[in-house]
Amino acid sequence: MTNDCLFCRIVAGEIPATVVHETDETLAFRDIGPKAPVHVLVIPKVHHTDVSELAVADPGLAGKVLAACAAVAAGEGLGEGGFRVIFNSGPHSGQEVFHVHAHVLGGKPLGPMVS
Ligand code: IU
Repeated sequence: MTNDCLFCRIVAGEIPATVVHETDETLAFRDIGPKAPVHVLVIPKVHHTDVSELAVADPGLAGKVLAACAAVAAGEGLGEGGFRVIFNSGPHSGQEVFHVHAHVLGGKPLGPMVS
């Protein structure tokens, strides 16, 4: 837990979020600014800055985050239409919250990836 991290504070219950999936080590909640009909953020409960740092520090946990993404997609009914998982990492990606999070997006045809 870092006191200045928004997502650590969501894990701690200090900031409300609409939780859609939870395990001992991961939490998934709806993005407050959805970019698709389904837009859920999946995070590890412990603080890691971005996917690169997580993958080196705890690859097992990185796998659990991906498994949680798949569980969220299934729970949100995205099995047939499919879905997209995005990890923004670093300045060119536009990452704004520096607690690693996967965006799980779906519920409509998403179009091509960004240029
Ligand atoms: P990014 O990958 O760091 O750019 O994504 C951060 C996301 O966190 C972004 O889509 C915001 O809408 C979202 N978010 C949120 O869900 N709840 C919040 O309180 C804040 C940001 I601040």
